[in-house]
Amino acid sequence: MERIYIGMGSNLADPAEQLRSAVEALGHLPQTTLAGVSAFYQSDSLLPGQPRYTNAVAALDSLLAPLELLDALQAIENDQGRERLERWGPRTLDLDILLFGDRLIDEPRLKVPHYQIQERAFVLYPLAELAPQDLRLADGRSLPDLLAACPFVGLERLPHA
Ligand code: A4P
Ligand code: MG
Repeated sequence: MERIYIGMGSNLADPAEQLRSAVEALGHLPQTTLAGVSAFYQSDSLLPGQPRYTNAVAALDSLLAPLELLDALQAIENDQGRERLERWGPRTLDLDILLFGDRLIDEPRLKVPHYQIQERAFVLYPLAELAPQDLRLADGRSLPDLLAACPFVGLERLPHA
């Protein structure tokens, strides 16, 4: 079993409902247990001119291999109507593998830790709700250091959905 953290984001078609459906689907993955879900957070899109995002993080305990999990996450995205028209375009559902046990993964289809974790308050703060306080990433960086360098700005924590 490895502990995995998944970043979830949506900015189309009732984002909170998209995240709730995604959580439900994560709970049905084979060889996997859903271990926790953070609160939902709203923030402006990193790209101007797009609707606001709702984001959350889920914790999984899984026996799946990393690429098996990536395939399963992409299937969930597709099931929920994701259309890949442009990179970084608005989306009904984005599921990113943030951390996968203590693995460093650098494959064409999969980079872990996720490449922009350190710049994204909408990833770090929900992650901190679920992860051990002194969590260290596989690349040596610590979660407390990343949080200290990424202010809680522009994030709105939603009352539990
Ligand atoms: N890929 C590589 N590493 C990973 C990983 N760790 N987890 C590959 C998941 N996928 C990974 O992703 C493109 C490819 O990345 C995949 O085929 C996979 O093989 P995608 O989901 O198809 O495309 P994308 O979502 O447009 O790209 P990306 O890089 O995931 O976009 P971002 O960086 O997530 O940006 N603002 C707010 N407030 N909240 C947001 O969630 N999200 C974005 C999208 C922009 N602004 C945002 C938010
Ligand atoms: Mg993505």
